[in-house]
Amino acid sequence: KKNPVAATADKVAETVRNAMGTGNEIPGSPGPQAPSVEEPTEPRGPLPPKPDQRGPDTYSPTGQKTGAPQDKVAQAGEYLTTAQGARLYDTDHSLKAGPRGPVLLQDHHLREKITHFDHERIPERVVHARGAAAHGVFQGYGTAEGISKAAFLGKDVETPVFVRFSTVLGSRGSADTVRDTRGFATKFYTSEGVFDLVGNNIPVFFIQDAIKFPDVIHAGKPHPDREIPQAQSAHDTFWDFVTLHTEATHHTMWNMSDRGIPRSYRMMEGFGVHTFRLVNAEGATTLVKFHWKPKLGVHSLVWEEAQITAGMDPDFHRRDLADAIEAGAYPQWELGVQTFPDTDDQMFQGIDLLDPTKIVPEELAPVQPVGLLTLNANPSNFFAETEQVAFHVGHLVPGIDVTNDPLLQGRLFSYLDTQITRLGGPNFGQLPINRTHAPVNDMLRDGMHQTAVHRGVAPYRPNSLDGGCPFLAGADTGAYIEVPADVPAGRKVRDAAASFDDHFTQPRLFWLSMTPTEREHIVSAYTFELNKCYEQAIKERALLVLANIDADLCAQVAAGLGLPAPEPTAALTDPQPSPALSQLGDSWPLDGRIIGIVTAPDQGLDGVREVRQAVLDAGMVPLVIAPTGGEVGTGDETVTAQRTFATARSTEFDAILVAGAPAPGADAYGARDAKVDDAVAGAAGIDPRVLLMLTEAYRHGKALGAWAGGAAALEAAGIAGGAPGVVTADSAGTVLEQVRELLARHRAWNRFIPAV
Ligand code: HDD
Repeated sequence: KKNPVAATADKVAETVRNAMGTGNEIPGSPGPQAPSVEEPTEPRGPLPPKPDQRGPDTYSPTGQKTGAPQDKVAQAGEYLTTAQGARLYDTDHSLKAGPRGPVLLQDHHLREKITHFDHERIPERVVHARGAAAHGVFQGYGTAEGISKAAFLGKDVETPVFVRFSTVLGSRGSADTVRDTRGFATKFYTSEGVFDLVGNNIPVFFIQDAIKFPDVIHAGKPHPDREIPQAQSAHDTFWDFVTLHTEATHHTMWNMSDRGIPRSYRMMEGFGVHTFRLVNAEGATTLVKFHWKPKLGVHSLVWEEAQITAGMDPDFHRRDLADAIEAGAYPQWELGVQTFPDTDDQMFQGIDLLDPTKIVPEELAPVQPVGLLTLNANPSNFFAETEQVAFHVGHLVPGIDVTNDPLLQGRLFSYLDTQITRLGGPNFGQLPINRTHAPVNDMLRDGMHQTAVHRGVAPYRPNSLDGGCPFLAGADTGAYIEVPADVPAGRKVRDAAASFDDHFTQPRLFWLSMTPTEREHIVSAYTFELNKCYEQAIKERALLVLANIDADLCAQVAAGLGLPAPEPTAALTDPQPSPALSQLGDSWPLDGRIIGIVTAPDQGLDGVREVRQAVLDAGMVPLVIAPTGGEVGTGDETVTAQRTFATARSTEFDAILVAGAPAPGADAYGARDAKVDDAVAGAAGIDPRVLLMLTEAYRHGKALGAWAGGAAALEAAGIAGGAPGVVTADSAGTVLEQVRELLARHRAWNRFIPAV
């Protein structure tokens, strides 16, 4: 007997066969193809999307038109087709010699489908493989017009952008919340060509010269024999490298600080790292460092939370970015510059501007805002956009130029080189996500995956066959002209300036600028990572490095490693601390913060619906947690649960509100029918997952609030009502009000360190 689903499918197939057999025009099918558009050989407008790949306009769920080019939507039209456009009547059965017979080689659809699938993966990025991205817009303030002629920095000029955030060490499928540097790469599709600002969330780099990049990455990546550990710096080869190359000390210190475990991509600073050279319309130059300042403030996870999240939700940062944009909580950053005179020595107050392991404290050179970045649309297709986007530090526009920083100079070579392998040839600039929005009129021809149909016979210049065009532009017609900066004379050497030798002053500056809470986190991070190393000699060498930063830091880490603290090998300097480096001590907006609401529906839902609405009204995200999913509660008093005690974990929430003290659910101990020992069930008879949630949130410094039966749950978790960051009151409204104030300061650090 035929199964009914298969019978229906057969019927559909038969209808399609009949329709095709008649040769009739099928309603809704695409009309005749428009002639293909060739790339011009004479100056003219930008290349429009190819009509044969054009899809419908796409919108984000909030109704925002996505900024992505329009020719990226493959699924257009009513009927499934082969890659050649032939309509298909069946894609689930291969062509066989009879239903039980062997498959026929002539089945082109089968071979095309499998062959394409076999080649779906491309090599992942050799670094920054794991990432997430979004479209947005950059609006210039016009404040930089005096120092740069770049059109996109002009007042109220709006430029589409695509931003990709990433971790550095992990592979494509690795967890988001690992301790690592984060990439912050921005592609500006300006009217003068693409400008890429390929930065990180840490303002300094591990090495001073690009020639060491393969070495530092080989050391940070998993060990070559077993390929472990994944996406971690807590292993011997990493610490071997950074203790042998003391220029890495400053970046390592940032990695061990809270900056290594951001709460969200939306809450990270970004830095261009190198010093760039800006040039204005008169040709005057200024040296600058680029900064991105997040409107939501800079916030971090705590280490245990980051580790738990890596297992519970490895996509935590990716999800956070996409959810926020989808909800209309568009993340924003202000772009700013620190400016320095373009002097012959390229030093600023004793700091070498060409050394990428050095910052210039903001107190010495304030960050001056030049524009606003808003991310307002999620990509429609991860592969086409996030995976295939290709950034390059050499993508510059008139008004922005590079300096002699030896790290930057090497980067200028690496990006295009690696992308030729990753994206399969030299034509990836034609991919929609990489395509400039400015007119293109180049003489680059042929190569793998060439999609332009170039006209003309003379792709060389000058010529006398294609009208001699194109012309060359000059400064007054928008040419990109390198600043004719003097090259310092000297001998050809493999060497660096003497000023590159100071490896400890700035790590010490960073340490001295931290609050007690942040210092404690740094000590714990060093202790954790070094305790994961097997080699005693590496731990001892790491302590020697720390001794040259600060005796207190060294002594605390040494105690955690069970080793003696060594003496410094050089006299410590006394830099002026930079309060701007600390993340703590201020209040920030709460947009998009996640509030968990624990309920015990059988005890009533007093205030739950109201508080949920109030959280929403405040621009935050309420997630109701109940024993089961679906509609919980009785009678008029019901609410929809988004999480159950089995699916919720404290790490998802920025603060937890407790409306009841739920008894253990039948599924509380793993197996529904398991006999539960009274001692395990907990004296208070409260669901152990709720107790875990509360104790974890408490340990992670999160705000907690309770009303009605909720106070009993806090008490059962051993959390005192009046403890710092813990609010109990009669009304849900009062509790939420106080929790909001606590949350604006991110965490209740005074729970642990009263000085803060
Ligand atoms: Fe790099 C990717 C940032 C030094 C070589 N880098 C890459 C990405 C970011 C950075 C954010 C990911 C871009 C994306 O999302 O597609 N890199 C930096 C920063 C550096 C830095 C801020 C120092 C200040 N990088 C650096 C050096 C070299 C490279 C010194 C080589 C000499 N980086 C690469 C690369 C990557 C890359 C191998 C891998 C994938 C890609 O370029 O397209 O070329």
